[in-house]
Amino acid sequence: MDYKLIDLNIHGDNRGKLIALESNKDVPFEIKRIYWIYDTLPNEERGHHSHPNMKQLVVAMDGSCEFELDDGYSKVNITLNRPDLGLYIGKNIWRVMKNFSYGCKLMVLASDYYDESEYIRNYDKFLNEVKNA
Ligand code: T46
Repeated sequence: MDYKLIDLNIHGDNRGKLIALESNKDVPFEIKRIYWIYDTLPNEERGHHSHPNMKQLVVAMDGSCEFELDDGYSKVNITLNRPDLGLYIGKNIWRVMKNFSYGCKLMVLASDYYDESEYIRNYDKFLNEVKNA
């Protein structure tokens, strides 16, 4: 499955910590968009879609949440709970985000501009896409 957890490089000193992310260096693609997700209640799920062309890197800036990733053949569950841990998600991966802690803040870096027509929001269509990829 095309995903990986990336330990982000921390620049720390006695004042605190700083993390910087650069395209094609710390993040394995050219960053075209940044968005963040916050105020999601613990009983809510997000996602339930895949992207045939887009790659993303997700960081839990505060709090925690769980990502269920599915490439059509197997599934993994990943907990994001540190601002120095990035979850890279490649193309054609169905994602479900759940178990948000109160106050969870997710920052997402994306390899492309927002385009709703690029989303696959139907699971059977996703499986079809994966088999024909
Ligand atoms: C993803 C996961 C991790 C925009 O107008 N522009 C944007 O750049 C985005 C990302 C969303 N939107 C609008 C579209 C919907 O009306 O914001 C609304 C909520 O989006 P969505 O239901 O797709 O949110 P999530 O949390 O289910 O999924 C998001 C990303 O959309 C998706 O690409 O991989 O986070």
